[in-house]
Amino acid sequence: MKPSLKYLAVPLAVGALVLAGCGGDDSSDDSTTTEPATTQSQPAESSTSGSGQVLSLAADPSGQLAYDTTELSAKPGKVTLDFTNESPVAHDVVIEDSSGQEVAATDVITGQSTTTEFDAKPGKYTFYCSLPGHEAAGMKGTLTVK
Ligand SMILES: [Cu+2]
Repeated sequence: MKPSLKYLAVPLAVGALVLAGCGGDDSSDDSTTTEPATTQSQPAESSTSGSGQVLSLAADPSGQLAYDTTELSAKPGKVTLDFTNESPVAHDVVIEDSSGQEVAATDVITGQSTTTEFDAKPGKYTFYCSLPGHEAAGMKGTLTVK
């Protein structure tokens, strides 16, 4: 039964070559992609001037228990929330981080606008109206910071 070994050896060798060929054929891999590092030069935050972002949020002007959006987004840093309530129903905005910690809150206002600011960190925040029943009626949303 000696000869059979010889025939076995050939297919094995070919198989090894094919495998090696496949492995080294990944030519798309060595195009050393030097992606231009998207370094958006972030303006140095001066703590005094209003260099941060402004988010606008409004309550439904007709008096419905609703904000004009349920989703806000911002970049990390100082955020000023500009809240407008033209309706005759009093509202406010409270912002909480993902652990339920209040990070900002506006005054309760009617027929005017107000602002509050906070230091936004990457993550999810929620905002809602703290007046009784308003959040349950839909005055809430999420703020994504990234
Ligand atoms: Cu409200």
